[in-house]
Amino acid sequence: MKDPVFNLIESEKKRQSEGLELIPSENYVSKEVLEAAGTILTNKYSEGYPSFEGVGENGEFWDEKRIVEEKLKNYRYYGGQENIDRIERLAISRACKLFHADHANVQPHSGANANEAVYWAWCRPGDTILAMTLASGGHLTHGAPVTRSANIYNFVGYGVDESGDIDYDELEKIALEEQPKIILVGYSAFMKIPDFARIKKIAEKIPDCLLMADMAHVAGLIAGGVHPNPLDFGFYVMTTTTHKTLRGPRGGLILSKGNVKNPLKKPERTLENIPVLIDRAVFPGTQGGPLEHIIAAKAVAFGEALKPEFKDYVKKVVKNAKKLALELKNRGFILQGDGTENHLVLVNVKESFGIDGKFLEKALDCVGLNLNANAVPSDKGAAFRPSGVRLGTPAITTRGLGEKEMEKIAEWMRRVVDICVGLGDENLLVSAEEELSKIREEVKSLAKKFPVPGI
Ligand code: DSN
Repeated sequence: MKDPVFNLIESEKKRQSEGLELIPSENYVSKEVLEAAGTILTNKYSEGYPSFEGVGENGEFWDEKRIVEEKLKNYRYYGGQENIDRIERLAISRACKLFHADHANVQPHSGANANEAVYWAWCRPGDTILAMTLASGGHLTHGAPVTRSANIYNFVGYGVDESGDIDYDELEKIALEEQPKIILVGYSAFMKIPDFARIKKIAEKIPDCLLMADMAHVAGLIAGGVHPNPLDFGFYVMTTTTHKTLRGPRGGLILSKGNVKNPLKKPERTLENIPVLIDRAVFPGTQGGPLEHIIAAKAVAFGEALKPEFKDYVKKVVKNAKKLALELKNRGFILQGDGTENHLVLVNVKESFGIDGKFLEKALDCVGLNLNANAVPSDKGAAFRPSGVRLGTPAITTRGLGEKEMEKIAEWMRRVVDICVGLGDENLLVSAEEELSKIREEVKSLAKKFPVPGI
């Protein structure tokens, strides 16, 4: 008998098919990405790195003779790497091409690991890192006190102004005062396009400062050309996850400038040595064996993102997000920043309707619309009771939903809000089951017209 875990996987397939995913950090991978992730590559240990010789874009230079040469040159701690080396090299070369980078490390298991490795590559305990605060839209790994890195490094935070944009004057003032070793630009709940050129100018005034971007949310938009690329503006390092707008498997990625790549050479802490500093900080610094089945799936996803269709996809992601924001505004939702310039919308539910974000998240779960409760800047709500919700369009755009459907989603959300306001207490949601199930059926019938890839 098959393990019962497979029944649960079937239930999850049903949930994904019958509902609509509005969490802005989620997406649906293609059948090929899924296929690569579920392969026998999971059987292999390959601690270390492939050689850093060039490789054809499709691995085409790798004839038998070349394989022997490369095997002699790789930096692995286990034998049997001829296929793994080629797969990892392919992932690296595609990632570099996609993001205009000199070097890529495709091994981080997650975005958090990627960030941690960069901090470890450039800083020592007690060094100062300047990053956006969690409350303003930064990520947990950008210095939230509950994290390990916050206990190792001295994080100082910058925030956003009333318009929801980065407060650049404040950023500059703090940077000059604190002389950080890293200035980090990146966010999980921010809907403007950062002024990378301005931040570069600020960083130039600080000796020995590494300019780093965590572009996890918008990496797909960058790859598809609808968002500026920090590496084109003098940033030296960019981290990302691979599963958000980039639409790959769950994992992390570090991209950088710099051409010194031999991981066996003990490096000086210089910008030119960044690739080798990062490689050594990932392995053996903070991780052991890489997940080569996931690296293969990353390579497939990067290949997809290099295709012209991906540019169309990300354009639609942004178009849908702007339309969704407009339709929500028309229905009384107050939006952080008054709208969006990317894939993400942050609603101040408390200010709009007097209920908190968690109540609305739970109520929307009941109708098959999944998003997440989220703090808004200067939130007075507790961590589990924030005032806002965060939603976005990467996943639903993959399924093919367009502007017409954004209007429907906004309308369903307003109907659910009205139910919540009428009840006044989320524990009473069961008593509204009849009304909620009507909306759930409408969501389901629309969702079924837009199949999830791979299901
Ligand atoms: N947890 C992710 C998000 O939802 O934004 C960030 O890594």
